[in-house]
Amino acid sequence: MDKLQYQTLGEFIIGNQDDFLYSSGELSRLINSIRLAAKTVNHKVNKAGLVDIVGAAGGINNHGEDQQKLDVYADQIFIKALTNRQIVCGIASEENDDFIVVQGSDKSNQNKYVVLIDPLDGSSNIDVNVSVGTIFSIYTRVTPTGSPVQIEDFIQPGHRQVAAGYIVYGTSTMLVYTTGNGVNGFTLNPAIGTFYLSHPNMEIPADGHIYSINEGYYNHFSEGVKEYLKYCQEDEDDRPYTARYIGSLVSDIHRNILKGGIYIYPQTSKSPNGKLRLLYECNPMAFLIEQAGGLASDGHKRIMDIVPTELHQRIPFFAGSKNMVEKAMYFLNKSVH
Ligand code: P6P
Repeated sequence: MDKLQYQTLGEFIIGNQDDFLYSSGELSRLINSIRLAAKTVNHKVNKAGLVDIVGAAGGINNHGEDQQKLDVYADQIFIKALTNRQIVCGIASEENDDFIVVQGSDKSNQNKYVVLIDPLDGSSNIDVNVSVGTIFSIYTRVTPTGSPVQIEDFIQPGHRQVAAGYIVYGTSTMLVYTTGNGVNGFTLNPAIGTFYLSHPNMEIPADGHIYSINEGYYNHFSEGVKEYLKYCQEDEDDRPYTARYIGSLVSDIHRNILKGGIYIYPQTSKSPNGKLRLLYECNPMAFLIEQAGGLASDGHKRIMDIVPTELHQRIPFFAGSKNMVEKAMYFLNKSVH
């Protein structure tokens, strides 16, 4: 492999420092803190079956979901890594009802970035040894520097993200991120704890043959979604497609970026706004997918144009290969008119 393939994450960040507007080295500190947390969580995820860290922690998160022990652990690790390095002024997490104000030693905080995280997405898969992930989204604060962050710093539309990414703890551990100049994937060499640039300039094929949706809810889908599924399953052109649904957003999206495909979590009669959270699941994934050449919609509008109203709001999510998402939108909008 050529020199580029062996580039470490640290070398890549320094080499692309200019991607992060107005950064005085904050990109490297911010992504490095995420890298450190990722390695720590990865270590625990890889041993989950051996130590008493698998299973429910006994808590319930903001969405009424049982908090798995690794959920809580990952949340603590990422918050600590981001707080200790004096990099951000605020953090919001799926595992915490409210956002966290990060104050400097002098109680003020001159840092200008806020981070929103899903610390361990797909955690229900932990007990059955299926891959899980972490998702992060980074914005520049909009309230005055030095003052405690406010909710307005977090509920920003996705097109204002300055960086976003995910870590997938799978057969190998990868960190994939964008700062708005394409998408790059780094694979962890666990023997030496270094991430290497294994997937430079990731691009999602415009067409794919994989659709990812939980068809167990079929009877609760809209007519438009049902018609699109019927289209995917028809025996003509290059169909039927293949159904692949891991139940872990990071893993399904990662595979679909590499191979082409569409991920759908639609609204249903039971979940009128779908299940996925706009701010720390859909927006970061939308940023990555658009940067890789794909599309991300709520069924009617671009995900990253949606103006959020609350921290944990849910949104229907159709994301992946451009032509597949456009076809799905055709069926959704056809059935409405
Ligand atoms: P369901 C995990 O809880 C998650 O947020 C995503 O990672 C995953 O794609 C989806 O929910 C699975 O939800 O309702 O199909 O089990």
